[in-house]
Amino acid sequence: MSYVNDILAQIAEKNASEPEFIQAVTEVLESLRPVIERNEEAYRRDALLERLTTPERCLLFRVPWVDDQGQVHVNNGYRVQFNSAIGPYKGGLRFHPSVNLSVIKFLGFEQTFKNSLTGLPIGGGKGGSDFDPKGKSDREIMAFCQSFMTELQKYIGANTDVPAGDIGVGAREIGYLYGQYKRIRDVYEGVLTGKGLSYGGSLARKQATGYGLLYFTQELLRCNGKALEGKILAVSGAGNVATYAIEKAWQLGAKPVTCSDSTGWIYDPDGIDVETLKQVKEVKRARLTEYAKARPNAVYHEGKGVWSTPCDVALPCATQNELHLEDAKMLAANGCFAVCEGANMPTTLEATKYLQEHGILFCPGKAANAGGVATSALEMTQNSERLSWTFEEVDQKLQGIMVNIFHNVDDAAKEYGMAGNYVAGANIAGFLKVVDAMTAQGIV
Ligand code: NDP
Ligand code: 2IT
Repeated sequence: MSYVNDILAQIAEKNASEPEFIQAVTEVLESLRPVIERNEEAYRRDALLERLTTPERCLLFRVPWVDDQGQVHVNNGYRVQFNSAIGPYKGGLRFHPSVNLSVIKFLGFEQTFKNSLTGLPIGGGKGGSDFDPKGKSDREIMAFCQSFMTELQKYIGANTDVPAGDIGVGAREIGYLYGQYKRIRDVYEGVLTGKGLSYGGSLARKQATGYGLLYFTQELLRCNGKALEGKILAVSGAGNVATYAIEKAWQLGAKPVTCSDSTGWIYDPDGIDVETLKQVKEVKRARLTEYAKARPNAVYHEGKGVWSTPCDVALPCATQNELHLEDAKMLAANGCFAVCEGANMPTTLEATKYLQEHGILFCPGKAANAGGVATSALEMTQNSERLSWTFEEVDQKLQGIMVNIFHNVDDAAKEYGMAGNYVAGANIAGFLKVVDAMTAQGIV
């Protein structure tokens, strides 16, 4: 059997209860076949794929906290330090009831390749908890964050592991986490990114993932003889990534007409109004039904269905496996010609295959959403320098990084005879740098 087949069989057997992790590894290894076949003997001898798919360290810890009624709750806390070949572990923290080891391992694995693609010196990691922030008071959020950090602080540091936000972890949570880290460790250092501007945060980090996604999409379209200007966009999600993707889409002349949350989705024929969306989600932390109340022409639909909207470009920005085969068929039938992932692994393997086989430009999250972590790395640089750059400086660097990632991905796909296959291009380009660093550092 080929080395890739051996490893895929091993992964499926050893991690049988981790479907998301198996899915992420399958996507990467399947598209790396041509690279691995060229070096099969050396990679096998060095157990390269075994080492690449086994996290350096998985931490699982208890997080006890007290609610406003005096009741004690216990959640699971996770930090998976996946790969430090090219820099300190870097990646977000997710607070959502669906979090388990499979989800954190898939995210940490993806993050390793994404971080490599940014061209910046950051390794891959991810963490979080099955804690549900919805409906909790500020005091409860603070109590949870403090308890979570009391344990996590043992394993992180500005030169070891630098967490950030992800689903359910935004500016408020990062603030509470940072305060507790500083209190226990007594050092003022850039141990988290996505910090507030008054205590070491970077301008443009909040916007970076969404803005970066649009810079990437613009370059993708330009290089395929199309323009973003005038195009209709279907966006899912209504959080950090979706909001700033929608904001930048307008700025670049496109019209985003949808957004969604965990309960339903909005179609707004006038285009999604960014200020109303921010008011509903960032300020009130309410449901999208509030958006519909504020915008008379907007229609709210309960449940799933955002991909049934006719559009030119689709940007899934909510969560994993939110775009299924039936959705891919609807998008194609409705004339959608590009799908760029703002979320991590939002498209199932079957849907990805369908889109690629039907000539739709498909860009995976590890390339298209890398602007967030890239700007986190810029925040780390500013913290080390004890300086703050202007919004324009950071935004310019972000644009350069996203255009660069697109071309590295495009070139890698072409070099291996798979022009236009951006999944393969991203995996190959991300992989080669990590493997080079791992090989140089010996068997560790
Ligand atoms: P947020 O928590 O800010 O927003 C998440 C959005 O997705 C919310 O609107 C939420 O709905 C919705 N959502 C979450 N889970 C589900 C679910 N199971 N079903 C339906 N809708 C859901 O997170 P982010 O915007 O930061 O993250 C979105 C995606 O982007 C994730 O995949 C994340 O990993 C990825 N990402 C984030 C980066 C960042 O810098 N923040 C960087 C790169 C990728 P509701 O409002 O109801 O909670
Ligand atoms: O998935 C991601 O890249 C993030 N959630 C951002 C990670 C980071 O360290 O900024």
